[in-house]
Amino acid sequence: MFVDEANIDVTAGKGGGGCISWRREKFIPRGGPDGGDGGRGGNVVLIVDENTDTLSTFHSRKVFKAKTGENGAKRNRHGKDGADLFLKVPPGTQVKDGSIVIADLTNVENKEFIIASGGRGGFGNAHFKSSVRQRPDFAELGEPGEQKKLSLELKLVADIGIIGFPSVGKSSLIAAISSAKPKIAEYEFTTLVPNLGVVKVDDRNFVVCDVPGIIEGASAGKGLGHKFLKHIERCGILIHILDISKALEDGKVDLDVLTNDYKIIREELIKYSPTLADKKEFIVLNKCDLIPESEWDSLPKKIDGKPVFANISAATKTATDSLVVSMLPEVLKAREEIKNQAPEEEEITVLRPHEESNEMSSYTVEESSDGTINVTGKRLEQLVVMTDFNNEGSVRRFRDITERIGLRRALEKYRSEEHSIKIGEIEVTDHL
Ligand SMILES: Nc1nc2c(ncn2[C@@H]2O[C@H](COP(=O)(O)OP(=O)(O)OP(=O)(O)O)[C@@H](O)[C@H]2O)c(=O)[nH]1
Ligand SMILES: [Mg+2]
Repeated sequence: MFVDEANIDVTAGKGGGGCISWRREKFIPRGGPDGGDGGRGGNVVLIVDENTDTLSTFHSRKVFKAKTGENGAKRNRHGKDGADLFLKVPPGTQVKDGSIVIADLTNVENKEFIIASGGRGGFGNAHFKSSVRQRPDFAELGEPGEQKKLSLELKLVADIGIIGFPSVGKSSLIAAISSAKPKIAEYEFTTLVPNLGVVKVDDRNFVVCDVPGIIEGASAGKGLGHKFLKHIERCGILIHILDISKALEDGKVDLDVLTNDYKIIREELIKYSPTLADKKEFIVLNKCDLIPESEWDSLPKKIDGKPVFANISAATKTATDSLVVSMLPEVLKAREEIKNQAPEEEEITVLRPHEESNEMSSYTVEESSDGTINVTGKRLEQLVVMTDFNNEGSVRRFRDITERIGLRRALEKYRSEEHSIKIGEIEVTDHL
């Protein structure tokens, strides 16, 4: 099944908790603090895999969790980091968080992209020892891992897009030149989803993509419409197939019929996307086995200034090998051009959420309509989720910090029964 969209839930691993422990020394029953730090939680990482070309794995499974970090241990032992979870995606996958594209994994080999970061491991009590605090009796909890609902969208990355009216032989051509085994039939719109095929020439490969047939009015939604054209938006080259047998009149080829067909598709392309219409285009006259051989020599070498490969028959594989051999240098040239494209021509902007300051003292206080006081701030929220409020020492540290950054003072006026105070998601009214 061809899947080009998937929605997934990812949760990175929680950090391991810090440990509270005391050194055992001879004659000293309770020595200095030696509780180690927790390990980092695993990240959820997307990895581009050249051998994948669908998002179908995300169709059956949608929830992914990376491993939790291990807790710290006595004798200053760090907990092990949680293993990252790698999810393979095909090249050309775009990742969206809501409407924001957070990653565009096009034409990148083995590229890794962290989509959810693991939580930080909590510090053990050994970490908190200082000249003024000789016996810290608390440790931090592990930070929860990031949790996101993401949508993945695959725009197939093919070198060549094959276009044309229904039944001109697009799928037959892809079957003749590549490893793909698409459905081929007499009726129109046999192809309902794009087919990808890998073409091998010598030791090189390139990818061709056959999309459902386009008809006049496709841009207005006729036939299958033209939404499938998005799959060939990133191709360097188009092969436009014309059915030569349709132009046969009394044993002669009527060139006007061919050019007319050609123009109709061109107009639909231009309406859909001028960028797509601007791509280098080669014309293939298919089904030459259905016209008399005497006509072969009179077929045009160019239509609308575009090079024509005449005398092709996908069904009998006539001249398909030489077509493929001629396409390889064009494909390599097109790839080079795409690579060298100036960055401003990039169609997709990858937006990153505004990086919040990581300072503890950078926070905002807002009152909501129900009287709840919401305090937000990246580092402060992290502190709260990592504070063990059941432990007096932790609560003391929390108070010290909120005092130092002026938060307690800022909240002074809200200290009454009508207000509950939250930092991030956590209610802290009684801890301040
Ligand atoms: N005689 C002959 N028939 C062909 C040739 N190429 C394709 N056909 C036939 O034309 C019909 C349509 O072929 P497809 O390859 O399914 O055409 P398509 O362009 O993919 O069609 P849609 O997917 O419906 O848009 C089938 O019956 C094929 O067998 C050819 O070179 N010669
Ligand atoms: Mg087809």
